[in-house]
Amino acid sequence: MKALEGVRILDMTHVQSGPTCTQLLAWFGADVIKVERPDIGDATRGQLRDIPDVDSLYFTMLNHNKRSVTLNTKDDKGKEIFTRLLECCDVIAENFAPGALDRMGFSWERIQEINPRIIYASVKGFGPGPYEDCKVYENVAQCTGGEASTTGFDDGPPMVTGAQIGDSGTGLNMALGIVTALFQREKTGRGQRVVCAMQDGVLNLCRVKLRDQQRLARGPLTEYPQYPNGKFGATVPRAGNASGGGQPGWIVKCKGWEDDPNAYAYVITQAAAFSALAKVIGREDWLEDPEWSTPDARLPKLDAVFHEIEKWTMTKTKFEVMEILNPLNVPCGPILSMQDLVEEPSLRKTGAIVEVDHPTRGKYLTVGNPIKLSDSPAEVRRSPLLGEHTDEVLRDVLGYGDEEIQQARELGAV
Ligand code: CAO
Repeated sequence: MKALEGVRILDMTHVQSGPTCTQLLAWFGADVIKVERPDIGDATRGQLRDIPDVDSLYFTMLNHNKRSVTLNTKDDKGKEIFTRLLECCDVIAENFAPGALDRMGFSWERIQEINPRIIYASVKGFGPGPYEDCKVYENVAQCTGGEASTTGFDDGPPMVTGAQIGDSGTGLNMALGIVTALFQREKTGRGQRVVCAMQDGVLNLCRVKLRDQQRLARGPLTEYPQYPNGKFGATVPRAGNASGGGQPGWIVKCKGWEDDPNAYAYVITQAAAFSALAKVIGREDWLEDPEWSTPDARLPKLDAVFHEIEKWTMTKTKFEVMEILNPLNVPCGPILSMQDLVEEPSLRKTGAIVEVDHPTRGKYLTVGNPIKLSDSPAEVRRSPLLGEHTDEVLRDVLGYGDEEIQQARELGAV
C-alpha cells in the first residue's frame, strides 16, 4: 500500500511549480488526474524539445505517475465534466495566472458548493499586495524573493541560481500544504484553501539573509568576504561563496581546474577540525602562532587562510580532497557536475536518479522521490501522453458510458 492511496487529485497544474507538487503526491500513491487543454496540453510538452514531436524532458520529468485527461474547461460540456470531477476528487491543485479558474466559472465559493470536502491548492507568484495579479516564472520569483540580490560576488551583478527554488521549491511547499489540509480534514470533515506564493517560498529559503539584514544594523557581518577591508551598505551584500553559517567556508581550486570548470571543492574551516586541516596542508606553524591559532585571529584574514588551503587542494583532485579531509572531520565537498552525478552509481542505487522508459522517447534519466518512506516506497512510472487516460477516467471515475464519451468528444469538450 502507498501512503496516499485512495486520495484523488484533480491536477490543473502546468509548467513546473504545480507539477512538482502533484508529481510528489503521485509518487506517494495519490491518483493524480492531470487535466490539459485538448490538442495543446501543458505547454512544457513542447518546450525545449530534444526529439521532434516527442514530449520534452521538461514535461516528462515533472509528470511521472499521473494520468492525463484532455478537457476544455471553458466549454459547457467541459464544465459539466469538470464539475463531476470536482465532486469526486479530494484535492484540486492549480498554478494558473491569478483569477484563471474564477474566469472559467470556478471560484472557491463555487468549488466549495460543489464539494465541501475538497482542498483547493494554488501556487501564485505573489501573495496579496501590489503584484498579486502578475504572472511569474522562476527567475522572477528568485529576483523578488531576495535570492538574486544576495547571490553572486560583491563586484558583480545580482545572480539567479540554477536550482529552481521558486518553482520546485514552492511546489514542495504546496505538497506539504495539501497533505496538512488532508490531515485536518480527517478531523473536521471540511476542505480548505491552500495558497503558496513563490515570492514567499523564495524568501523563506533566504531566511539567513533576513537574519543578516538585522545583524547588519548592529555592525559588519564578520564572516562575509567584505570584512574587514570592504564596505557594507544598508543592505545585505552578495557574499560570493561564503558559507552563511557560523563556520567559514569557500570554494577552492583543485587539480585540473585550468581545463575542468568543476575541478573545485568546498572546504569549511570548522574550528574543531582546524588543527588537522592546518597539518595536512603543511601549515602546522599556524597552530602555535597567535596570529592564526584562534578563529577570532583568523577571521579578518580568511582570504589568506583559503589561499593557503587552495595551494594544497590544487595538488589534489576534488575527489582526493574529499577522501583526505573527510576522515579528519573537515567538512568539505567536491563540486559535482551533472555528468558526475549521472555517473555516480550510489545515486542510481538509492533511486535519487532513475531510468524510465517512454513509448515515444525511449529510455531517459530523471530524479526520483527524494523523500523515502519505509512503508511507502516510490516507484517512478513514465509520464502520460496527452489525453492518454481521457476515456479511462470518464468511464471508471465518472461512470460515463461509451455514448456519452463519444458525445463529449464530438462537442470538442475532450
Ligand atoms: N481548458 C480551457 N482553458 C484552459 C485550460 C483548459 N483545460 N487550461 C488552461 N486554460 C486557460 C486558462 O484558463 C487561461 O485562460 P484565461 O487567460 O482566459 O484565464 C489560459 O489557458 C492560460 O493560462 P495562464 O494565463 O496560466 O498561462 P500563461 O502561459 O499565460 O502563463 C504562467 C503561465 C506560469 C506565467 C502563469 O500561469 C502564472 O503566473 N502562474 C502562477 C505562478 C506560477 O506557477 N509560475 C510558475 C510557472 S513554472 O516556471
